[in-house]
Amino acid sequence: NVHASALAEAHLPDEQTTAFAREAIEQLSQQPKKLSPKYFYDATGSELFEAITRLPEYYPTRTELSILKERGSEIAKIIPENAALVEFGAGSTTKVRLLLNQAKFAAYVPVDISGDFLQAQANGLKRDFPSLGIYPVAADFTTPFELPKAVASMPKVGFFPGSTIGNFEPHEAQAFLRSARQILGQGAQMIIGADLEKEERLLHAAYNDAAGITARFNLNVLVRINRELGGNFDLSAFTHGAIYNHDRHRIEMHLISKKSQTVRLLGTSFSFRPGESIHTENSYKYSLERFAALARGAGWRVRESWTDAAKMFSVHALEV
Ligand code: AVJ
Repeated sequence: NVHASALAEAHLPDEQTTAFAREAIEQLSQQPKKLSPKYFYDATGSELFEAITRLPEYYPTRTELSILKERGSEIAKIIPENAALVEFGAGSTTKVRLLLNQAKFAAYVPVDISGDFLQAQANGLKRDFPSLGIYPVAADFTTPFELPKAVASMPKVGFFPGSTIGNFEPHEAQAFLRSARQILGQGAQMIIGADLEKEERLLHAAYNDAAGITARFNLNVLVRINRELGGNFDLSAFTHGAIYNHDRHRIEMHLISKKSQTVRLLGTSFSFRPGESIHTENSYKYSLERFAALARGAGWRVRESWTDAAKMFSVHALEV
């Protein structure tokens, strides 16, 4: 079995690597070729993303933080006392700390596929919020999961910051919101960040930064394929490109082949034409109206929406 022996040579034939291998081969076999954005985030990719959030051109992170800070007391006002805060995906704790400082939560439930990340996060928060019950759930938050019994009787507040919802196709975003409503149950609320549609020049700059960090972030998926799956992508033969697709309201990230070339991965050959792309990410941008329609379609009502003065980013409070 060619695939199995090639994987063994890569020294990482664990379950996650096998899933990565299967999906990478399947997605690179599609026309147009693609790779899922979830594969950006190994240790290097997570560091590169952190670096992106500090770029002058990349407004989303700092704008969302400023909204959460400035509107903190308004957000706290609509949150019931002693609720459980359920965060979908566990990144840095900066944003959740803002909410925990503003409102009196009884419990925090970070949900993430990576157990290591969850533990590190829980330890740090426990020190600063000693009376907070922390109940990490290791799960893929895009599929149904059970909340810990300890929070069963508490009001639930979902938290999905960072415009991560923008990575989903609109129908997937709606399915996620519907699933979140079911998981959180009766009387739930949700605080969710969504990037706003804006002048193309600003979007283009945010995803094609002058320092080239986004390019390294994008190319990192090929670095991972080479290292973890034994691929032979020539990194110098692909360039990063991000374009705004007006009709579909989304930034698209691509890795574009500079020349005619063939790449081998686990016994399979993938041929590239000059200029042929691997579509690596969509980042959907919503107007306030289109986001509200999306939420309504998933059984939520928008209770309030906050933006910064320049209308770069939005934070929505949803209720069932
Ligand atoms: C983490 C999905 C919100 O879409 O802006 C940043 C990822 N991609 N630069 C985004 C990303 C390129 C980011 N999200």
